[in-house]
Amino acid sequence: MSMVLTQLRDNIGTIIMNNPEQRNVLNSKMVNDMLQALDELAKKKARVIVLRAYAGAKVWSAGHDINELPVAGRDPLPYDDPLETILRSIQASSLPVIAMIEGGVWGGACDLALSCDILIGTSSAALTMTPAKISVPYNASGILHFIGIMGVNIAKEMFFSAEPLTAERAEKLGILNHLVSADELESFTYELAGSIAKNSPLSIKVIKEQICLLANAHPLTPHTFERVQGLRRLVYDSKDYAEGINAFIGKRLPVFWGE
Ligand code: YXS
Repeated sequence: MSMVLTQLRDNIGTIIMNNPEQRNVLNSKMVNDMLQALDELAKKKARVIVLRAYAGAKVWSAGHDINELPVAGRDPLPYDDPLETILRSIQASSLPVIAMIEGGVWGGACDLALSCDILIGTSSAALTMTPAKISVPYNASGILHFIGIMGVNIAKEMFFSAEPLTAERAEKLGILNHLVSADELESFTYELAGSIAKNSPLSIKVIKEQICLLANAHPLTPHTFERVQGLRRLVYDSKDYAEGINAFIGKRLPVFWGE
């Protein structure tokens, strides 16, 4: 059974993450179902996509499935990782994607929300970046994505503290496009989606790709790339990496040694 529900009305496609038991974790099944839904809605000529959780969700998505993180010694976020795949697909989609956020957003799900083109949330839409909580190094494309959207200082605070960035602060910082009340979230989102759906899809497609290309135009020398990879290996080869995952699975607080 699919972990997502899809709807199409007035050229507005909706993808509903629908796995309440596991708080919409972005495991391979959820991601495959999301990719399929994106593809189907594009084929059915949707003009804009709304990505949301099931109604009343306290958690929009709990992020990467920790049970699917590899054992120590292997890159936890390789290019073909399900989370990385859905991030690239949303960013590369020719359709504008609106993240309609009700409930907490955790770890890689923050990157998913930020990969959408417009973010609309309620006061429950806190964003919590968790790599340091489970000793994961994150990765270059993700870190650049955060820096590009919120600047270095806020990105550092999110990654270092693993504390929630409240929806109010996210809106003040321009990370959330709109902060609305829970009872107007749906109508506000679909009204904006409707105004987008009325505009030229070709022009929007071309402008979205230009913005993506220009925003991601970072010259990275081979030396810089290799240094980044070496730094990340220090973490995912570490005892702390295994401890972070085992602590989550064992439902206990991790004890980090810094090695
Ligand atoms: O014990 P059962 O089988 O009922 O399953 C529980 C949780 O284990 C499961 N679950 C998860 N399983 C795998 N990976 C997850 N990320 C994950 N999150 C939750 O869902 C069932 C219900 O969870 P429970 O009882 O904790 O729900 P709650 O409502 O009390 O609390 C909701 C959360 C989201 C506050 C809590 O589940 C939580 O703190 N989850 C972990 C959030 C997190 O750290 N996500 C980051 C994952 S790692 C990641 O995204 C990247 C690799 S990185 O870290 O680099 O950004």
